[in-house]
Amino acid sequence: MRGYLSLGSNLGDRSAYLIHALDALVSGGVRIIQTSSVYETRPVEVVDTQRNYYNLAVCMETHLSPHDLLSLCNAVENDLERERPYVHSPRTIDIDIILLEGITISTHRLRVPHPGMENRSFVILPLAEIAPDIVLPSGRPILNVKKALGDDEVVKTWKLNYG
Ligand code: PH2
Ligand code: MG
Ligand code: MG
Repeated sequence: MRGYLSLGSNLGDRSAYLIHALDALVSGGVRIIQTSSVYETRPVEVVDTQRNYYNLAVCMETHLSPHDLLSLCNAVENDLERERPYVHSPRTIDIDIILLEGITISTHRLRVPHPGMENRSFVILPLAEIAPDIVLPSGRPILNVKKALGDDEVVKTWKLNYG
């Protein structure tokens, strides 16, 4: 199964948490096919003052089932000292399953495609960099959605030193 993950960090050494998360995903049975640049983005949908996020998108392949992949993502978050004092609290690492090719899931634990993805430039911009040809669940080409969202929340981007 092939798919796309979105990672974000806005606590501590954000670059180090991204790299550690990628390493831990690989150790858990995820093959990383491609990573986007790192996007430093202003926090959105949060009610308090938070640091900027470092966000990136990953194209990956795994033999894990979708729910086992989710368990792995949550285990990696927990291993990297993720705490959840309130919704959208600052985090060392957040790993979200965005798309899984040919798969739709809607359970209490897991919804794929990720329901909020098309409104979030911090998900769409990195994803469009590594998957410019995909059509999103709404039927819109990702490049159209990217254009509509704009890049106001992006502070800067740079290449990730990984792999
Ligand atoms: N994640 C959120 C809420 N807000 N803002 C940015 N810029 N990046 C994120 O990854 C992010 C966010 C909840 O998961
Ligand atoms: Mg998230
Ligand atoms: Mg999450």
